[in-house]
Amino acid sequence: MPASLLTPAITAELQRLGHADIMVGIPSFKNAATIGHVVRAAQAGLVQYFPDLRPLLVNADAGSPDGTQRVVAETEPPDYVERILLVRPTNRLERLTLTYPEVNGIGGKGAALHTIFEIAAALEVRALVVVDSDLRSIGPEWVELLSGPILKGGFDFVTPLYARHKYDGTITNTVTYPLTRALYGRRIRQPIGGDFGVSGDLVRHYLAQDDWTPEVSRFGIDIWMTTHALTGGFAVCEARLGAKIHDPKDPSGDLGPMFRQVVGTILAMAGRHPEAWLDVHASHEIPAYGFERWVEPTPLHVNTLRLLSEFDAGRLTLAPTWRAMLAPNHATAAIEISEVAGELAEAASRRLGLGGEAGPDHHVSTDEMSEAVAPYCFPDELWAGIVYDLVVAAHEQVLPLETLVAALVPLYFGRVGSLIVEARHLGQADAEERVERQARAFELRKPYLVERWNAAEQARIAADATASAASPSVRAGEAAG
Ligand SMILES: Nc1nc2c(ncn2[C@@H]2O[C@H](COP(=O)(O)OP(=O)(O)OP(=O)(O)O)[C@@H](O)[C@H]2O)c(=O)[nH]1
Ligand SMILES: [Mg+2]
Repeated sequence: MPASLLTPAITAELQRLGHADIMVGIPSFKNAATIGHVVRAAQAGLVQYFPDLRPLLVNADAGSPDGTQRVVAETEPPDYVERILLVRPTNRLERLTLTYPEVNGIGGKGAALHTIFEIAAALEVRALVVVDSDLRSIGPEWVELLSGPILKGGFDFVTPLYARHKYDGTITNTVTYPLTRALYGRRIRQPIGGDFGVSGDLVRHYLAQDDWTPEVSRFGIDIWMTTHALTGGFAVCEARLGAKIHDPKDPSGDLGPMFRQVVGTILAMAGRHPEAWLDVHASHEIPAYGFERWVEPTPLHVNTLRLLSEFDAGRLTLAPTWRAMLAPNHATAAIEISEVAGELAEAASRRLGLGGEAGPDHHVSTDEMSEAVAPYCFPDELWAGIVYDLVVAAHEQVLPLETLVAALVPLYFGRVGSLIVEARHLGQADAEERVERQARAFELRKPYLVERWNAAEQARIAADATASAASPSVRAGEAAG
């Protein structure tokens, strides 16, 4: 982790504050429309549930041009909360909004959290809660649910458990949930949910790490936090938060960069921590905190046809890369399915009157589009195999990591398209069971990953031995250098 990046102004502010017991950190970037509610909910949670602790709320903003920080500064102050909740806390809630410094010239959600970690460590907080600034469904109780397990239960990392619409959270559903579960053996349903509780010990552990990449400064941060909690042996649990209602994104339009940052990070970390997953053969549930809550998440529109067309278009430029990074049978199967995807999407577009191109057309519903390509299927076992091929290819550096994850994006579109087509008639519960089935496929195929990983390691050791036998002087020179 880079050395302290805090500006003199922030350091001076921390000296004034001295100490805090519990802190809510909110990263933001152009969230003026939604952050006011998040700040009010977080303040209310701190005042209502922790009147005897020293609470602090910090907003780390990217310097948003839309007035996000002004909204935070002008949101009703803590005494408003005290009045409406009839609470007289021992310590007055402190509130800070700042523009976070970039990390090695890179800004993003992770850079914002870097500042939040530094502040939490400097003030020696016992529990840090981080929440996204585009949340609509957050209430005061989220602060208690995400910090209670730390303050009362001895946990170090609290991950969110919430109902998300069956078409939301596609990076989670297709990669981070099944892969984290199969690798490390813990069923963390939302490893990149964005709303977490972190103990003071784990904050210090984060600050001691030396694998902070540009991807971690962006959206790689969530999986980085979760994976370090697991590989560091910290106690992890879930908190039942209800529903996640936020500014959701259509995976076919907005999620490419986020996918590359998240998946690049999970692959790099798997490569660095094989000892944490090679011997894990099954998975188990983790404790869940909080009372059950049943809430219907709001529906989300996805352009199924564009997902399939992007998959098809990806093949045209990326087929050689797919052949280089995937096992031959997986590459061949993916190429065949992408051809089918292209044909189905084109025929469906014509039938639905969308023209040759499947553009974003909200007049045609997700389910109508899905129905129109209905036989389409990208099987679970193939997807699991492809993701495992990537774990090995990334470690072997078959191609640069950025090239590998960029080439995986159209395959992810193809896979998401399949899950959406299959889920079109399913209710939330059955769609959830569909995601579970995929996670079991990842576990069942894990021996394939371990076998390929071990074979690659042995080949590397043999190649190193041959190289050093061939040129002992070069090796000796290297060792001395
Ligand atoms: N400080 C800062 N915060 C950011 C930046 N980009 C995103 N964020 C914040 O990170 C949080 C999550 O971003 P979202 O865009 O909502 O992403 P998400 O909800 O994880 O992703 P989806 O589920 O795909 O919608 C929000 O609070 C954003 O304001 C950034 O560049 N700087
Ligand atoms: Mg969001």
